[in-house]
Amino acid sequence: MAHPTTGPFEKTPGWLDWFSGPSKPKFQLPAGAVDAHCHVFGPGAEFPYAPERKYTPCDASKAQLFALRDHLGFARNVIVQATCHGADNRALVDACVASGGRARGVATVRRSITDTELQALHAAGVRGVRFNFVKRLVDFTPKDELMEIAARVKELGWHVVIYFEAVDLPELWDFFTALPTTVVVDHMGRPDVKQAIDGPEFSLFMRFMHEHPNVWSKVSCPERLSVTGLPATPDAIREALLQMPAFCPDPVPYTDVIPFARRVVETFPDRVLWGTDWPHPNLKNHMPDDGLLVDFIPHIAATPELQHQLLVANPMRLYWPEEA
Ligand code: 0GY
Repeated sequence: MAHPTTGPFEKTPGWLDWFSGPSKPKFQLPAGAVDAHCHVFGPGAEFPYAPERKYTPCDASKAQLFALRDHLGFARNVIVQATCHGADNRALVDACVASGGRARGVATVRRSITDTELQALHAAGVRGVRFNFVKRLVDFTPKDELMEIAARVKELGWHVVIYFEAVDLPELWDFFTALPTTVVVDHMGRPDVKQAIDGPEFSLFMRFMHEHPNVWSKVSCPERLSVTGLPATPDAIREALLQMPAFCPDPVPYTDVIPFARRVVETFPDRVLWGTDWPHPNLKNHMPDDGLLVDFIPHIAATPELQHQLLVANPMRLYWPEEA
C-alpha cells in the first residue's frame, strides 16, 4: 500500500514506502525486547520536514511505529532522529512522550541548543545525540562543534551515536576515539560485505571496538548492506526467487551479511544492539518485511543468551539504566 506525505511536501522521486503488511515473525523475541533503531517521519502536516533535508519520505507516524512494535513482539523502541527532520526533534519528542515510557530517543542538536532545551529533551526520554557523517544525508558540521556537544551531553549521562561508511573510518578515527561518552556505531559502520571479513576494512572496525571499550555497535540493516542475499520481501518476487534455486539458492535473506554481524555479536556480546530501522529510509531496490527481518536475528545471535544480551540486557543498560 502506498503511504502519503502530508503537508506541503512531495516524496523524493523513486521513494520506496514502508511495507504495510509485515508477517508475524517465526522467531519469538525474548520478553522485554527493544527495537533499538527506528524512526518516525512527520507526519509532515504536523511535524514539517526540515528545509535542509536531503530526501522527503512518506509519513511514518508514532502510531504506525507502535503498531509495528506490538505486531512484531517488541516491548520498547529507541527512536533515532532521522536527517529529514534536521535538528528539529519535535516529532521524536512527541513519539517518546506518547509512548508512556516505552520509547527513548536519540536526538540531533546544534551548538546553539540551551541547557534548558537539553533538559527538556532529557525529560522527554532522549538519551543520546547522533552525529552523522554519511555525506549523502547531511551537510558537514565542524568537529569542534560536535566535540562541544559531546562534552555537554556527557553531563546528562547521554551517549553519542555515529553513522559513517566503512571507507571513512580511518579519517574519522581520531575524532571518534576522542569522544568522551559511550559511542554507538550505526549498522556496524556500514561494511562492504563484498570484502573479506578479515580484510583491512572490517579488521579496522573490529580493532576500533577492541581497543575502545566505550564503543558499541548496532548489528542492524542487513537489507542495506547485503549485495547478494535474497531480499526479505514477502511478495511474489520472493516466491518467484525461491522457485529459482540456481538463481537464488539460499532461502535465508541477506546471507552475505551474517558472518559480519555474527562476528561482532560473538566478540562483543555486551556491546551490541539491534533495530529494525523502520521505516527504512532511502532503500533503492526493495522494501523488507519487518517480520522477516526479525527472523534474521537468530542467524546473527545464535543462542538464547546472546539474543537476550542483544535485545534486552544491552539496550536496557543503555536506555533504561534505572530499570536494568
Ligand atoms: C538509517 C539509515 C539512513 C538514513 C538515516 O537519518 C537518516 O536519514 O539514518 C540511510 O539512508 O542510510 O539508519 O535510517
